[in-house]
Amino acid sequence: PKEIFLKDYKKPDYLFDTVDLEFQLGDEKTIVASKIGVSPGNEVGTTSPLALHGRDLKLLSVKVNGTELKSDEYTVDPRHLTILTPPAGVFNLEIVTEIYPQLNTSLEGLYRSTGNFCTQCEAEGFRKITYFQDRPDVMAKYTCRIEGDKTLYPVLLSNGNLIKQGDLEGGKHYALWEDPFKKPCYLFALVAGQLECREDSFVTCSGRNVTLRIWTPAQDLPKTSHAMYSLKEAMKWDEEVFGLEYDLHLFNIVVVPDFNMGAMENKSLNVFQSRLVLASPEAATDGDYAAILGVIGHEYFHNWTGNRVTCRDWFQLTLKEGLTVFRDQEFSSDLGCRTVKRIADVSKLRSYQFPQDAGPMAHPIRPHSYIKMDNFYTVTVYEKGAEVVRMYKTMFGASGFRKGMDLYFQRHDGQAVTCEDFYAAMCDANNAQLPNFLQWYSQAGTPTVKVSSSYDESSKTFSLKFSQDVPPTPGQPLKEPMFIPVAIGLVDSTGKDMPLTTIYSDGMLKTLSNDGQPIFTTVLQFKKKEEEFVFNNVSERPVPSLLRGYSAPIRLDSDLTESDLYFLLANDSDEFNRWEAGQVLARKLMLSLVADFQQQKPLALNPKFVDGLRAILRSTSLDKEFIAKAITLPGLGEIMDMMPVADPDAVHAVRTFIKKELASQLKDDLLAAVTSNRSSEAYAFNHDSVARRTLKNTCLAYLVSLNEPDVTELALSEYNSATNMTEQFASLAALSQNPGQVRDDALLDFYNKWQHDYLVVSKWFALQATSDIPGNVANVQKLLAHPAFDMRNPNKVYSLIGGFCGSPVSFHAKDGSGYKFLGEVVLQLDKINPQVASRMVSAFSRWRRYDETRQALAKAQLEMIISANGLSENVYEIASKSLA
Ligand code: B3K
Ligand code: ZN
Repeated sequence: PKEIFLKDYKKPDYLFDTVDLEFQLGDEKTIVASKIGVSPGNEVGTTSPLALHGRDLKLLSVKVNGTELKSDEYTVDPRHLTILTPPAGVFNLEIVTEIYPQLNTSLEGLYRSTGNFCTQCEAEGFRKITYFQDRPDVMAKYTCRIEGDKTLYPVLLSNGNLIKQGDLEGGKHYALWEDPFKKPCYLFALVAGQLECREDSFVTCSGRNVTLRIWTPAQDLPKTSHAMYSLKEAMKWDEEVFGLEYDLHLFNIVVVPDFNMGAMENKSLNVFQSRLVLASPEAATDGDYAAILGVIGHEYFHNWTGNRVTCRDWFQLTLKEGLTVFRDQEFSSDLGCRTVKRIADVSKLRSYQFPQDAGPMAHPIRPHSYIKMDNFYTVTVYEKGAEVVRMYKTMFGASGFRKGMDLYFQRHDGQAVTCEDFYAAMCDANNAQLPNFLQWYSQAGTPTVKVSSSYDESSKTFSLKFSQDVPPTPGQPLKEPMFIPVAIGLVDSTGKDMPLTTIYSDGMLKTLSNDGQPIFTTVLQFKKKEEEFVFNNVSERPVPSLLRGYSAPIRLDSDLTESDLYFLLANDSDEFNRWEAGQVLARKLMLSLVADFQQQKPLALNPKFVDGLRAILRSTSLDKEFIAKAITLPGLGEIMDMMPVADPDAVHAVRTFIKKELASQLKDDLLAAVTSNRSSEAYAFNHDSVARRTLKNTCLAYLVSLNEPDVTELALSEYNSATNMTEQFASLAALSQNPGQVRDDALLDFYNKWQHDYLVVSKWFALQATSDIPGNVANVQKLLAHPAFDMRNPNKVYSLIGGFCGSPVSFHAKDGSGYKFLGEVVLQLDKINPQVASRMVSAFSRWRRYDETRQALAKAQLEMIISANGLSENVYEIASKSLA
């Protein structure tokens, strides 16, 4: 397999200005005819060969300026069609290929999902449709004519505007689409089949009327109302917050059950996997509703950040993804609760991105190389990328960030650009320089920042000494200091924020409150290996509230004492940092109990911790969802990540111990929270109702962990009386913590109720897959043979196999049975769908973190995988890098 490097980027020799596609859809084969207007890619012109990408294509003919090429005028290999001596200047290229979408299980290119035709071209799937320069800096105007049987494929969709449609002989019909905007081929889409739509409309800020359509099989139409609501909210939000208006008269969303990713932002024809569109109160949880809102927003926001301004090459992926994730996070924050959303995003970063950044697959948000681009649609590119974008906003404020965005669009609309272009727009719009900031794009690894503080009574100064350390990562043994914005406040002994007036840094005295207004949070620009900041006029020793709102994606190691942390948990005006103080305490507690457990000492819970959580649980002023988050312990992965040798059994035992101990000591408060947060109102997805349900469900799970008859009864009655999936599923999940008849009966009952709904059945798979009950590997093995399971459907694979690998206890079973299970599944999957297989094999990548026995067992599976015949490049890349 060939590795591709960012440093080797070259502009294309040939440009494609227009692309006219014609599809003849058929059950046996589909014929694709493309007509491309080609022009030279540089001033001088060129006569070098024109190499086009292609995979799994049967070439029927190739013409240049209307003349069929002779066999010695071009070459074909399994990956390319090369025109050996193209004419100088502008010319027409016509290519006809034959493809077999019904056999395409990779779900990349043109494929069938439940009978309908559908495409997925990002990153490099267009080359499975026709020979093309499949790279994002080749941007063209497209037309697309689709022809097919009218009964089988009544709906024919592509990008842009519908220009013509009509009937043809033999029961066929056609549609002609034209997209007025230049686009790279990864944004091309085609959908054909039996679909119905929910239609609505949106009037943009300049008065343009936009027709909105969400397409699904007829029976699912009632489940599209939340998605339609989300789309309209997103359109409005982007106008209000960024001044960005939709640019066509039609916006389509199509729902397909079989899809590799969550969704795809094809110009005016977004394609979504069902889970991220379809929802009803009975069958979808609050979590599903929130995910739909976020992802509908995300794909819509791509219309500007991704489509109008796209990436020069795939290394720049974070330019569109980091930015668009940041935008969807802000959108969800504005529609819900900012602190709670921030907590959820930071938890995700810590649970998934930190481990990636500390393992063999660690890469900067802009990777330097790849074998398969599909392997770099990662939490690092997306979520850490979003944190990097957030730092600009932290530095420049909302209005400075907006200025930067405006300049970015003013400069680059219609272009394919780089991360430096975004950085330059941000800095230029704010007349600023951010030294060492670009390091975030090129250095991998989570920086650790150490902070120590001291207060000088006589001079009334408070000093913070910072040092930073970016750990070595594959290929990057040595690191440079990074620019780290640290938002900070000082809390006085009564719990109030102190006004911040002046500060010494870089040997200079700076006034903080420039317009005479006191300020309570300031952002320190920490950009060297070591730096000291001294606050003046500090009347008493404060407790510093560091990294407010999590202002940079780092690990913070401060000298705050336990009592400082309890103080912040109770008092910090920055709610995020109240939560964070609780998490730091919980992490310390868990790590110390893990040590006790490993030394076979009896476990005991610090009463101060129980008191701290009790106070939070009893608070009547705090947001209920915040309370739920604040009483939730850090996950197993987060703790294992902090240990020299990860010990899943010990961490699980400790977490279970603390959970039960809290449940028992806080039982009355937890019971009260369950009862007082019941509601007989009809389901609504708004922050207050979601918060109420979240708190109730969190408390119920604590209680049921006790496995006592009264709480089991309570959960059963909650389960039976639930009128929405959020509460029904939460009580089922609570009950399924404890092995036994009650659990088995509840799981069976739930399946019988919901077997007609494959999305709910996927949840049922996931719940069992992620269970930590003893002997769960065998259960999951059995579920693999369940009639409702299907290896070809990514959503089911992610639920069952992904769920299993993501839950440490069974996957890391000491006898290696979990590893063996995954090893076999990966090989099977790889034959069907390499992208999905490679996502699954990633679960092995951190095998070196475990004890020697586990290491040997996991390594053996990786070696078995890598030596398999016909392995995909996707799986090869992950497996080989994991073993390196
Ligand atoms: N851009 C798509 C991801 C496509 C992944 C291809 N392997 C979804 C998104 O981030 O919006
Ligand atoms: Zn995206």
